[in-house]
Amino acid sequence: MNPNRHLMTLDEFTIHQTRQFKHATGELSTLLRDIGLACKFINKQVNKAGLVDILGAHGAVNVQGEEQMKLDIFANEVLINVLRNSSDCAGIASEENDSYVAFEDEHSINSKYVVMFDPLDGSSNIDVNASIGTIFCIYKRVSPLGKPCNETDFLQKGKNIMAAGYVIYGSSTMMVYATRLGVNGFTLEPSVGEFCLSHKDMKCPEDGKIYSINQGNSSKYDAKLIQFLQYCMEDDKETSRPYSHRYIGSMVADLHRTLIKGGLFMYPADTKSVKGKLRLLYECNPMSYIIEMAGGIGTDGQNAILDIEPCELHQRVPIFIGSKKMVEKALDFLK
Ligand code: AHM
Ligand code: MG
Repeated sequence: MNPNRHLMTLDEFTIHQTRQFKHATGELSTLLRDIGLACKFINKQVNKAGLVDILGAHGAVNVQGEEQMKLDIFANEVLINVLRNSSDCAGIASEENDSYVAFEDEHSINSKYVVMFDPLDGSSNIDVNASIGTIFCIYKRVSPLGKPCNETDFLQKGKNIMAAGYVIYGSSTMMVYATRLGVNGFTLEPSVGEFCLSHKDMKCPEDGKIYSINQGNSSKYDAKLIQFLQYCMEDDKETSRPYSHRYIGSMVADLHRTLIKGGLFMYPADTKSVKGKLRLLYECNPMSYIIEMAGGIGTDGQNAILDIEPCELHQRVPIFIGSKKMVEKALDFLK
């Protein structure tokens, strides 16, 4: 390896950031490294997903005599196992589990942090080789140390998040994570198996030209939202309309594009899903934290997503998120 390399690994970067704080203990860096490790295992399996017909589908037994696992179940188990072994995690809550899991060993009950995640979001896209992702966020627990964590540690407002991020399994695999210090992106360098800093201090463009929504559900949308969608489709050179419509149906992929190119992603409530589809704790909070730390906005149409008081682990909320000016325009129509 070139000793004068300019590459900075995820580990090096988080340790460097930690040194800026006199009282920082490095526990957050350890957790980010552990989540990165779990995602490298997930990435390896996601890359093999196209071989499922050869290797055997969920429930089938492969040539080594091992049972094949559905990818989202595999991703969930890897994250739980890695975090259980981590020295700095008191417990987890996952989109795949009905309840939270408190780690009860001596070390974990004295750990300060809990982690929430959607292990493999957009998994209906696996069959067509489109990008999918892992979404996570880290909170400081509010329950006393020395005992297992409890539900109050997970039912915290998004604004209490200490760090949030996602890993996108796409044409390359990337981890993007945010803290109050900013948002940075790390691309997986497969030859050395390390996430390396590739997108420093990411900012969501203040305005954009792309809107993203499942427009096939229009017949179930509220009249104000329909008016806004008509606004997006109208001709107006001055405001670069009509906007382009892009919708992958994989939140991580749609929001990764929105973060880099600017735009507006929406998953509203409708007459069928009256509270929207996406989960507050595993999808909307972490993504809103990342976008807000990059200068954008995340709202449910009335309130900032990060200000919503959660009342249950699997709570759903409508979401409008992305470039500041585009979200504000949508709010002009919706409020
Ligand atoms: P999942 O957690 O079951 O994968 O569902 C979440 C996904 C998001 O990634 C995406 O934004 C949304 O569902 C797409 O839903 P729809 O197919 O209704 O447009
Ligand atoms: Mg999901």
